[in-house]
Amino acid sequence: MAIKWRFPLVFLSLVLAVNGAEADVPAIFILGDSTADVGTNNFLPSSMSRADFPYNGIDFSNSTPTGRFSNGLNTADFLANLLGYEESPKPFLSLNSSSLFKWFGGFSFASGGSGIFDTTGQRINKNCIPLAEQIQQFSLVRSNLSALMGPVATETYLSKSLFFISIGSNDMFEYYSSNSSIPKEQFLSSLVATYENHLKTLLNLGARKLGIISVAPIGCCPSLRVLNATGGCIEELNDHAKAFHSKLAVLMNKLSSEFEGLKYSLGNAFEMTINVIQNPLAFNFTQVDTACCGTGKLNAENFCKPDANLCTNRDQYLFWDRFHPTQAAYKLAAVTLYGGGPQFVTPINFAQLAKA
Ligand SMILES: *[C@@H]1O[C@H](CO)[C@@H](O)[C@H](O)[C@H]1NC(C)=O
Ligand SMILES: *[C@@H]1O[C@H](CO)[C@@H](O)[C@H](O)[C@H]1NC(C)=O
Ligand SMILES: *[C@@H]1O[C@H](CO)[C@@H](O)[C@H](O)[C@H]1NC(C)=O
Ligand SMILES: *[C@@H]1O[C@H](CO)[C@@H](O)[C@H](O)[C@H]1NC(C)=O
Ligand SMILES: CC(=O)N[C@H]1CO[C@H](CO)[C@@H](O)[C@@H]1O
Repeated sequence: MAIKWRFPLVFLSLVLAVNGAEADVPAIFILGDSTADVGTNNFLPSSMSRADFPYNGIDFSNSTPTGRFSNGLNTADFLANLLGYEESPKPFLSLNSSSLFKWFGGFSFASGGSGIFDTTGQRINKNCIPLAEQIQQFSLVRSNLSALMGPVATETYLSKSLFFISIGSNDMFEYYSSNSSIPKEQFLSSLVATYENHLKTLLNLGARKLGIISVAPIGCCPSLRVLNATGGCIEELNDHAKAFHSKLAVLMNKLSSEFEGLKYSLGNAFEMTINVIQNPLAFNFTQVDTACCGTGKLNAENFCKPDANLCTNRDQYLFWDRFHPTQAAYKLAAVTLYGGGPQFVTPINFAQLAKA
């Protein structure tokens, strides 16, 4: 797909300069799944992984659903805000001449339902954009920037930009629910090896500041607790999430010795979230196992739809729907990634990464 730049080039240069002066990084590029999607899937006509209907977005003014899987904003928005932007960069797929120059400061490629594997989240028709294709979309942006600014300026610009990536949960959900005969250790190794290839492609395209968040204890999502007679978490999924983080830590350390100038922050979504689940009141949450919006057991047997039950004290819930956090939980995650200590984000946090 070619990006059509239908506005004078001078505008873009102006905007790049302005953004660079105001924010910590000249641009933010967001890749990943529904935890970072700010409306990408609204532009995929056959996608079933959508959130562009009520009660999603209920806490925006006019309660507008935007495609975010949240009652309001998500971690991409809060992180962008902490880095000096108003909110997350807009979906790449929403790119058009009237809106582009106002938005430039990066793009979001994140797509709900997607995974590290190309097959994850796909159905008969195109349901979401896998990570490999998100990186291809970024490479189009890069070649267009290069045509506009020249290769040297583009390289500098991209090397200072932040790439935030939140992905991996959907691959694990699918492996778990497919009763696959592939051994667990082999599944995880193959997942991390595939992630490594994607990250190398991104690094070869000029990314040098990677902000990565690993996978939360997804066995504790309300939708998974429903499968456990005790209402407890599904241990197998939590074990995958924990092991994935350890493998990512090794991978990132290795990549930083292979790619000159690479700086990264690795957020430990497992630690961050389990910490809240075990001690909710310290974070002002009162509900960590039930979904705010849904129906059935734990309010988690169905997705959040206009006919679902909706909680009123949404800031006290960890989970918005059967899979996704509330705006309050997304905000806590962003604040922790940005300013948290080594228990939660290593080797440096996002604030340090932005300035590195
Ligand atoms: C451009 O995108 C914005 C936001 O998605 C939308 O509101 C507007 O209608 C679009 N304009 C055109 C000409 O497609
Ligand atoms: C996986 O196994 C469980 C329990 O044995 C079963 O209920 C479920 O239908 C199976 N799922 C698939 C996709 O085969
Ligand atoms: C269900 O939850 C209990 C804790 O309440 C836990 O001990 C058990 O391992 C869980 N079952 C599965 C299948 O993970
Ligand atoms: C919890 O709420 C209290 C009272 O509103 C506030 O002072 C405190 O900062 C909150 N704690 C967190 C971790 O948000
Ligand atoms: C202005 C410009 O360089 N446009 C290019 C954007 O990227 C696509 C795909 O590489 C090209 O086809 C356009 O010419």
